[in-house]
Amino acid sequence: MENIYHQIYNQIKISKNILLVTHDAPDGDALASACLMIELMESLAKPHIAYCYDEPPRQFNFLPHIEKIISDKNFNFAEFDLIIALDCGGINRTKLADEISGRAKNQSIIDIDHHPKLDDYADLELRDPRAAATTEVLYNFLKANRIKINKNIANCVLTGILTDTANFLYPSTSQQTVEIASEMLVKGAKMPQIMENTWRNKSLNSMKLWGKAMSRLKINSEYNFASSILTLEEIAESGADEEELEGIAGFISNLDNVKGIIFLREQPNGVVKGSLRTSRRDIDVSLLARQLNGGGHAKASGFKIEGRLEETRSGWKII
Ligand SMILES: [Mn+2]
Repeated sequence: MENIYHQIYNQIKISKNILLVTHDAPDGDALASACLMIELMESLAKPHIAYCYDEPPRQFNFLPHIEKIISDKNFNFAEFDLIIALDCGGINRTKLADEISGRAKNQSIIDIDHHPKLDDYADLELRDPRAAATTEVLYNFLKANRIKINKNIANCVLTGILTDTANFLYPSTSQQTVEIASEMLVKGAKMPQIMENTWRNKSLNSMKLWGKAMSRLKINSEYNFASSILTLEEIAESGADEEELEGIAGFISNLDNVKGIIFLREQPNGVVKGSLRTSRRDIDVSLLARQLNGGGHAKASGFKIEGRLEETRSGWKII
């Protein structure tokens, strides 16, 4: 059988109108993957649209083609003969679940991702949970098909890797990850620019908010698990936006001698968002996330629960 890399490339080549979709609340890897695919679509002169349910955060404005990603669903889904989902662990993260599951016979779905498999919705699936980022999976796809990696593609691949590994901090960073990153530098990727935009972008207020989350850290002695929270009021007061809040959980997970951490924060829609992190080899926090209808990776995962946070004598509770 033809290998999956070639099958996917052939499917792209024979398709006439392509919809690229990445997950809601997009992170660097999601957006870099979409931008990389836009670059490929343009080089193949393929009619396409790139869609993301939420607008890309401003900090990613440096990515090539980012301005072409739309968040308005002002397209006719029936007009696409190929849909490519990028970095979406499950169909729900595309925010096009109804359209995808009710698709016509002539519409194919390709899923390219590095999350553990949640559901089976694609006709062709390129999934590698060992890859540090979806852009690492895309790199393998490009190589297998001998597609030239130009400067734009190199910047996308490296952005996905740096943001999904917190600059090579997370254990998902493999020898291959570092080798790819190094090759991307040779091909013209600008590591300092990526880091300036994705990491050194915190405002004073958001730093103070991070401080609040740190100062509230507690360790549960029964489970040896650390926790912290931020309320909606605190987040609103600080003026920090959603993107500035990302990363707090990753930072807290630098705490030594615990099995893992949980970070809870209230969101404006009456939902509490939970982030789980661990740096221990023998712990898979995605099992807990999935129990709570969430998902993600063994070392970094999350969930959402309706409710709000209330302080009790023994800690915090979601009510
Ligand atoms: Mn990713």
